[in-house]
Amino acid sequence: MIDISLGLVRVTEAAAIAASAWIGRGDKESADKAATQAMRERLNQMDFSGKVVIGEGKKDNSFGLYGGEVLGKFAKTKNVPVYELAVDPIDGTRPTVTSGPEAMSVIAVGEQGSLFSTAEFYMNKLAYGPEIARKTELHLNEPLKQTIERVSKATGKAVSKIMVCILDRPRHEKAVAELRSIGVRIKLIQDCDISGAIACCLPQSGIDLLYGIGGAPEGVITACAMKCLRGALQVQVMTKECKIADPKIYSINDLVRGHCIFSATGITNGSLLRGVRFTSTGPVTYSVFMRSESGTIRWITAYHGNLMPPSESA
Ligand code: VTB
Repeated sequence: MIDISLGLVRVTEAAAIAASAWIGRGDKESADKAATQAMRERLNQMDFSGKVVIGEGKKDNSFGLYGGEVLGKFAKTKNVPVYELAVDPIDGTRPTVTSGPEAMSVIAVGEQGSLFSTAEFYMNKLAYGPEIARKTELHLNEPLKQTIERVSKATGKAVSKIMVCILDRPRHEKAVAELRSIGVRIKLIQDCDISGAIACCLPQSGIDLLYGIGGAPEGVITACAMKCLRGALQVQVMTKECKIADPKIYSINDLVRGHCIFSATGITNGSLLRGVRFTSTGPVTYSVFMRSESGTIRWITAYHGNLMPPSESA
């Protein structure tokens, strides 16, 4: 893949900075518009051609970066590779405008023809980290009790020490009751299941599994992140009414074929990234940038001014 790495970090940084102007201000539309525009502007400054295959819009009634939009300086140039983009200018519009946790700006890029896309609304997801993946394979359609037993065996942790992350939604009432009766610990999140899945790959997070129904676009973006992190993900495509739309269980290589790259920048503070901070010399951003080919994970702190603020200089 061409090296557009730093360019992509600049894309999520710009979107996160734009979104951060709307933190706590209660205006989802303006936050989303600002982040989407910033993301589009930055993408259009890059020396490449990229087609949005997973975009904004459908679920959030958003402003552009819809599926089909082609961006980049070479958008109109013939015979250049067209990369596929999965974008989420703000994952967590609600926590952005209510100053809640975990909001971040995200993009994933794959080669031509590599990213799965669906017009459906949701995916049921099961994500876990490389440590568990090396020892066992979990199955989305297996009873939760069995899944948890496998995790307990793979990690050597008692069931009561296992932590499952799940979106706090009425549709998960049954699953949460089941998890409680099994006896695991549960991290109920309000939004942002992309970072919930990534957390499964980071030992310091304490999270072993992400389970449950979340957005379909987020599912494909999560697959890109998990591919870079050598984690595992299984999904099943669901309708808006949470009915099974397609019985097939997809895994990472079905959702993203070939190599991909992933960048995320924090908008508000979260378990993965700190949010945008303003200093006397300009905004400071915290990003993670990952490549599936090498498995490199870069944590990037950027000072967007002329100078580091005096208090933070070495
Ligand atoms: C999740 C969550 C996202 O959408 O995918 C969720 O990770 C699923 O949709 O941050 P519902 O809100 O309808 O449950 C988000 O909250 C983003 O919209």
